[in-house]
Amino acid sequence: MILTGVFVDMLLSRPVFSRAKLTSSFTNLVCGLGLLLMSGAAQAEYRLNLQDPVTQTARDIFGLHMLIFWICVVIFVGVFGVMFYSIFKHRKSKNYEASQFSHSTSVEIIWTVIPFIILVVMAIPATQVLIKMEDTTKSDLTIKITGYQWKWGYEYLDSDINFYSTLATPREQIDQFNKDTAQPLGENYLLETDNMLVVPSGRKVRALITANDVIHAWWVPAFGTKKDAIPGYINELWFNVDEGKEGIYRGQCAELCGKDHAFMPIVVKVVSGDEFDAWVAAGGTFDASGIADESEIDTNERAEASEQAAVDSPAEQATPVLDAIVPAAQASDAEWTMEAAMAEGEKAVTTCIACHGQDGKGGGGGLFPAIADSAVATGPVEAHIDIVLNGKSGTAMAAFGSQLTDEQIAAAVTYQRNSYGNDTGDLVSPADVAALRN
Ligand code: HEC
Ligand SMILES: [Cu+2]
Repeated sequence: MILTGVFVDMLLSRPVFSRAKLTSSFTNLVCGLGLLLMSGAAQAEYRLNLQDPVTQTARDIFGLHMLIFWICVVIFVGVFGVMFYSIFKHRKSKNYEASQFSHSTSVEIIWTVIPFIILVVMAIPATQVLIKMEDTTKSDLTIKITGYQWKWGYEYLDSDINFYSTLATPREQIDQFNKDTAQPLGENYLLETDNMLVVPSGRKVRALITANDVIHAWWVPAFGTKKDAIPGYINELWFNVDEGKEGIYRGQCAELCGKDHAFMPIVVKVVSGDEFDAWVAAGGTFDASGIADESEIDTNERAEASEQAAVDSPAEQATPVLDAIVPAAQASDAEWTMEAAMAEGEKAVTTCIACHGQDGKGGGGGLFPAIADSAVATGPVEAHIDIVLNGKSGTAMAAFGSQLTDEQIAAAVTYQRNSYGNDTGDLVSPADVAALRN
């Protein structure tokens, strides 16, 4: 009963739990301690139950969840109530004499029929919601979502906007094992990206979901959507965010198996229909479309970029927002100096160091080879470009040809050939990369 009391209290006090509330009652304290143990002390706000829904689907799911939860509570109380009552009432010290019957047809019918009815009662609304969730017809726009190791690619099929969305949490926050470089965790630690998916409220957005390499899963809890992204297959989902619920919503790759799914978050910026149209008309940039660019996606890189922009053109407004949407114009070979390539390369290899290590010494207990002194990174340039462009099938080395521009690949290769103690002196140009694309 105490347990049940705790449960009920947890539910009634939803959405609950700021730290200050922890001491407000004994039961809250108990729950709070449990949560503290589970989540570590990093999060500022605890919550129980699902995120606040912002789509009809998510509300339906929330409703189902609560309905079934309460059914479970009633069954729990009923079954344990009878059990504890029976144990207590018929205890040995009362010299209660047990009856000796072994079959009771009527009891057996009752305990078959009642659960059956309960299951049907739960199945009917659940099926209704499932059918609604699968209905992707009459959508207002379609976005293709592709999972990559370890980022998301978004293509707006009704316009030619497309971009990648990569984790923006700085490596120094993640690699806490190095005490010297460790930083305090940001507010949206591991839930922040360089580019956000932008969608309109009040419109039905259909998403086609697939993957390029391994299975991923696109999950935004507040939308009530979660779907596997499977290479070679296209899954569909849809969501229609309520008008008035504009804002930023965060989700994650919910795939369990694999190395870095925890490092490919999803950030969705919901704007009004008009703002969305302006954003599309501006080719997917915020500043040109007049939508406030919330600095939530403020990353080190962004900060650097704006500093740089401010230096380049102090009078102009810095415009680094969604630069990946419109791939930077390819630098002509004249500007492609060793310095520029190395600076660009240091940024480009952030994707690579997850496996090959910040220090280029490899990782995964030998699974990911070192770049330092590697035969490929110090041998012929063509082979180096080739493995980055086309990957190596059957290994975790993915083909980056479709994810990175010629310039980024040239920069990454140049960087690898001249860092970590490698000193080939080779400057690889975007044209070299373009020549090897097929
Ligand atoms: C998911 C892990 C992963 C990521 C991310 C990754 N690699 Fe690799 N890389 C590998 C593995 C595994 C191999 C070994 C392949 C083999 O068996 O030959 C490899 C091999 C290489 C080699 C050849 C090294 C040698 O001596 O054999 C180079 C060069 C290389 N990767 C460059 C890159 C670059 C550049 C990036 C980023 C754009 C990158 N890798 C990102 C896993 C990764
Ligand atoms: Cu994933």
